[in-house]
Amino acid sequence: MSKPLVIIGAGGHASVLAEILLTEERKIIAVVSPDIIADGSPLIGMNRLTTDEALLTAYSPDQVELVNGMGAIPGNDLHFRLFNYFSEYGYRFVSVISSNATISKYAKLADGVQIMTGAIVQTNASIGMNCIINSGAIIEHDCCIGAHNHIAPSATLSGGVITESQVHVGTGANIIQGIKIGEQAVVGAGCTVVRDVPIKQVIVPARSRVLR
Ligand code: JB3
Repeated sequence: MSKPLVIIGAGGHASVLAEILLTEERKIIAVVSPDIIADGSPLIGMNRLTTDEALLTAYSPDQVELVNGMGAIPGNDLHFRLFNYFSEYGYRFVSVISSNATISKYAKLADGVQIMTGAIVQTNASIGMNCIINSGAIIEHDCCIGAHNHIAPSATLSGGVITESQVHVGTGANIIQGIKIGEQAVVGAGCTVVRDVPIKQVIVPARSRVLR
């Protein structure tokens, strides 16, 4: 039988995850969030622990499983750090997969992945641990997505794209087939990527020009 869940974070990303989990009738017994829960969140009314240390004393790894509710945005590595922090104490992070995502039966998903509404993961693609494949993103056939990536809403990765660990692909970016994106690189929202991106490089789209 599945264990009750504790969500790390209680902001926008955690709320979207909670909605998926509550639809599946999973039991969420607490959130860990220094900030109060915003009005309109499905997490309203839940037991809130205000520090990460409080979770260690409130629930053991035998009692609960965790959900990584921290979004992953450039300049904030809490999604990565808190996954490692709690994993080292023996907690397990569950995967959250929207029933409205389309996932090939030949795709390989590591532990703790999050595949949000409308995302598509095609044949023989692999998704590394603790990745977020956000709403409407497309991971085409044979892509290999490294651990702790965030592929933001509506980004499209064509066939055989390889990303290393902790890559961020911004909203609506497009990456053509066979491209490699290095560790901790950031592909800015709206970029069209036709060449490999080295480790830690940050790329942004060219600005629109006024023609007349
Ligand atoms: O773009 C999309 C679709 N989603 C974004 C997502 C990927 O990233 C979203 O728009 C946001 O930009 C971001 O979502 P997130 O991480 O939910 O951000 P926010 O809504 O600001 O909520 C942050 C939550 O993390 C709050 O509940 C904070 O209290 C909590 N928090 C901050 N520091 C922490 C810590 N929680 C824990 N457990 N530990 C901390 O150190």
